[in-house]
Amino acid sequence: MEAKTSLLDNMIGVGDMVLLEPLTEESFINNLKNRFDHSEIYTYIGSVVISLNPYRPLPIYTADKVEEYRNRNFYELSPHIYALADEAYRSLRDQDKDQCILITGESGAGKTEASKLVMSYVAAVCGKGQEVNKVKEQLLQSNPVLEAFGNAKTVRNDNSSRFGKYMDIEFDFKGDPLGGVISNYLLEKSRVVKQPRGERNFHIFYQLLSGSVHPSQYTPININPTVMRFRLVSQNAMQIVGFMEDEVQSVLELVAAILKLGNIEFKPESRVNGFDESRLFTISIDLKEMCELLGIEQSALERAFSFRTVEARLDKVSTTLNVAQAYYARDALAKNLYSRLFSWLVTRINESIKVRGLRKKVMGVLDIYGFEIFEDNSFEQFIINYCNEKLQQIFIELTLREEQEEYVREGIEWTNIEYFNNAIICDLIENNQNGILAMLDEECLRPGTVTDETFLDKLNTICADHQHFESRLSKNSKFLTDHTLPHNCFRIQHYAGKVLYRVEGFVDKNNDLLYRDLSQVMFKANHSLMKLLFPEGNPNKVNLKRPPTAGFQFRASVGTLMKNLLTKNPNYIRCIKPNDKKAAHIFTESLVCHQVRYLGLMENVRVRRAGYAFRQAYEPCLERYKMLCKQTWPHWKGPAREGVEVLLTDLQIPNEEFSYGRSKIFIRNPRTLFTLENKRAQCLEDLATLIQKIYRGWK
Ligand code: AOV
Ligand code: MG
Repeated sequence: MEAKTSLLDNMIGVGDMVLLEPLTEESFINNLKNRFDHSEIYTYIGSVVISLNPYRPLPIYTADKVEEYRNRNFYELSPHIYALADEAYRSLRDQDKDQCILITGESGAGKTEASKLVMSYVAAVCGKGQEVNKVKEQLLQSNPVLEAFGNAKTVRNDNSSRFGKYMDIEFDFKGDPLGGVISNYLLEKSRVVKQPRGERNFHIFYQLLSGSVHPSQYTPININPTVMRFRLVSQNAMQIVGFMEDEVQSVLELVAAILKLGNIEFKPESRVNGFDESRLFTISIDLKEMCELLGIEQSALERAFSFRTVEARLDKVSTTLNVAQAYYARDALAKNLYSRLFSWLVTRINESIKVRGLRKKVMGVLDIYGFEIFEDNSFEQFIINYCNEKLQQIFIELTLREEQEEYVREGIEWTNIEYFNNAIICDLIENNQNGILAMLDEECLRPGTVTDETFLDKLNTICADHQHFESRLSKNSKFLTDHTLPHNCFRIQHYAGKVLYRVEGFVDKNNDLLYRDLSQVMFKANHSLMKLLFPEGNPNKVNLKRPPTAGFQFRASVGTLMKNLLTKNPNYIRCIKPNDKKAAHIFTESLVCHQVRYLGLMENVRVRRAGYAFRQAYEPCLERYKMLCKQTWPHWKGPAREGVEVLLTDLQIPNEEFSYGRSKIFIRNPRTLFTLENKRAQCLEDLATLIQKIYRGWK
């Protein structure tokens, strides 16, 4: 059998950027475009997969395709996300290495789709059997459930993930899936009460509305066919994942209650002597209906919307709320209800997919919200972009830096490649002492009047004023101040571009406070799920300590995630968005070029090329190819490194194709590897024929 080398033959453009000649930004983009125009959306940089969003269904994810890529070497067939999934799965199964799939790219670039493709590929090729199939179904169906509740239409993406997701899929020693664990990261809950123009609330609201309540009651709704498709999917999916019928019912009651809550309006109650805001008058039947849905005493909720009780150690002080504060409380309640419901869903799914056997290996799939620049960027974008900054950092650390360090370690000559290291931006945001998040926390916890403006003043003083200090220059040079800066804004030079953040709401969103009066009413609800969601409302367990801020929690969970990822073998999918119109067949060069730049893809190719496309430790290399040379076959007695030298000399492979490292052989060009593989395949075939002949001779 002849090993296929489709990476080189019959190929549109060049399948692996490492082989691009000459290598310039122009040729790089042209190659992507050429391939994209021929429906080849995947291209490699060594083992990294670049994926261009086709914005149309392609016939490349069929069962036949799965079979084609199954158990094949990464470079054997034309580039495909399945090749990466196969490689990751096989090293997990055969080499016992935990894997992680890191999917990055800006909003709408195709990360979520890519993560689902990886999951479905792995599900298709790993073990079969009734139990295993059930596990697979549950893992796969967790996606539509979480998408229904955690995704929404934005300007950038009709199905935009508004939360970060990391899923560990756990396998036994045979490579059969046992279950998994999902971690979720900060849901953009402000969307529940307010959506930017042209955007929508979370899908589930529309799914619910398209089924029952009249749509005009909440936000303007324009139900399109994709949303209709979600409707049945998410409910069925919940059942497959393992939700009981009454649980599904409870969840939908909560979603409906949030819709009702959003309709509640407040007016100051008129008194004899004019307006007195001490007692609020709510108009609308929604309050009543909401209370019925959740088993809440209506008068208790009305009271909680009218007064706020502040408890100190011994004292209880009650103040009245004005109309604005009542609306604020209403929205805080809606956001909290929804985000807690979302976290509960994740916990509940985790309970269903929890591993019950002995787990052996893990494959982590990371799908976060992509880098975002809107006209108006707030705390949410700040958090999302920080998360992307951290992932870029991992990519740089592992692919670029590690690669260079390996050459040094192996004693191989190396020319340094300059690349932009975004560690300084991460530091600007997360530094414990004077990072932006730390300053925000400090401001939130400070006694006295704290506003978004006082926070901004603090930022400007600390970040901007220190710019002239040598040691901090680089970091703070990413905090941009100039006279073009609009009022109430700060600007950060992110790896993916400059973003202007409006400071309004930062303090509030970071504090994320819910008046205790409200949580107590929620806890008292005659509704089992509600009780679970508001444990702090339990009057017997009053905790006067402030809960950690949203920023603090996020930073901590991202830190844990990064540590976790670093213990695994990374596989990268770099998603690129070809145009801003969500349209098929359009390749906007300037847009792609921008992404190629900030993703550091050119540096990535250069590092790969300056070096060597392949490397392998001497022992396995000799073991694999020793049959190709009389001196090394069947046994080589000396050191493996010398054996490899003898082998390669005998095969007359040009010297410049190799470098001998301390423990590994470095192969410059994939072609050389194909030559070796082809020779080996030929040799095996000859051997098989020979054995057959001998066998026939015996008969
Ligand atoms: P994202 O996850 O990167 O954005 P998605 O994976 O949701 O982006 O992709 C956006 C849309 O592009 C999908 O809904 C599909 O319509 C289309 N698409 C993406 N990949 C493919 C593919 N391989 N084949 C066909 N269509 C595709 V965000 O979550 O907004 O950061 O936050
Ligand atoms: Mg997504």
